[in-house]
Amino acid sequence: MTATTNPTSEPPPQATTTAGAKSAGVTAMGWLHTAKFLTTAPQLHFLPALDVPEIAFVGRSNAGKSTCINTLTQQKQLAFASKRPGRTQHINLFSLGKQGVMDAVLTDLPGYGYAAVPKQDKIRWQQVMANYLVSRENLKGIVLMCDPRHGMTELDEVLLDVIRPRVEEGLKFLVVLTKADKLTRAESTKALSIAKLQAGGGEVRLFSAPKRTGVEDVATLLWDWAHPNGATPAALPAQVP
Ligand SMILES: Nc1nc2c(ncn2[C@@H]2O[C@H](COP(=O)(O)OP(=O)(O)OP(=O)(O)O)[C@@H](O)[C@H]2O)c(=O)[nH]1
Ligand SMILES: [Mg+2]
Repeated sequence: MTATTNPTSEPPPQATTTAGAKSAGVTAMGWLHTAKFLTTAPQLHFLPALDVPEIAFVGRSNAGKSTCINTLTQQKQLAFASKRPGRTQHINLFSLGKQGVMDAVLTDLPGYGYAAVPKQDKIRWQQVMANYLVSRENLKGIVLMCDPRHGMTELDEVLLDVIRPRVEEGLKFLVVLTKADKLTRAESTKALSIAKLQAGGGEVRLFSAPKRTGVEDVATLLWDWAHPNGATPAALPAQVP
């Protein structure tokens, strides 16, 4: 005799999970679409003090930070993306929140490691960024954008060292492997496992703007970071069909 199940009252676990994840993704994408330019500043002390969670996008120049913000917010030109490295030169803040009530902020930071930048400017920028990452009080999470074709560079490692104490105190941390459309399946799998080792307990996701790989997944993570006590998408009750 085989075990009996009642398919009419209990949907299969996989279907329930998929439906819940889909609805979580939709909620998160709707929230991200509310993004509006808030302010820009050349240094930390020009930024307004805020009491909503802030999520910063960091990484090498040209890694795809601005493109990722535009893709997540479903807005073509919210953040300046460009083929020319070094396009983002200020700390740019974007507010998020439904019905005009700001409940989080995304930060687009200039990239590092661009060879053509004069040495003095590089040093100045590294100090601005380290200062931001160490001192920004409402900083809730960091998204480190990394082009897996280059892997994590020495400067990425320096950044990891800078934020480690805050990550140990609960700062959220996600490595996004960008431009996944440029990788074969085998290369993607390899890049994921290497990054997981390097991320020191942080999350890792593959991402592609043109193919939309990982978009809803990353969106849902950010929503959860910004709403730790609310009815988060991940915490939504399973939908009964
Ligand atoms: N194929 C592909 N290209 C991408 C992707 N994301 C970004 N790019 C391209 O990479 C280049 C750099 O993108 P940006 O978003 O400006 O990079 P950034 O990290 O903001 O660069 P900086 O502001 O210089 O630090 C642009 O030509 C983008 O079109 C992706 O997922 N796939
Ligand atoms: Mg940029």
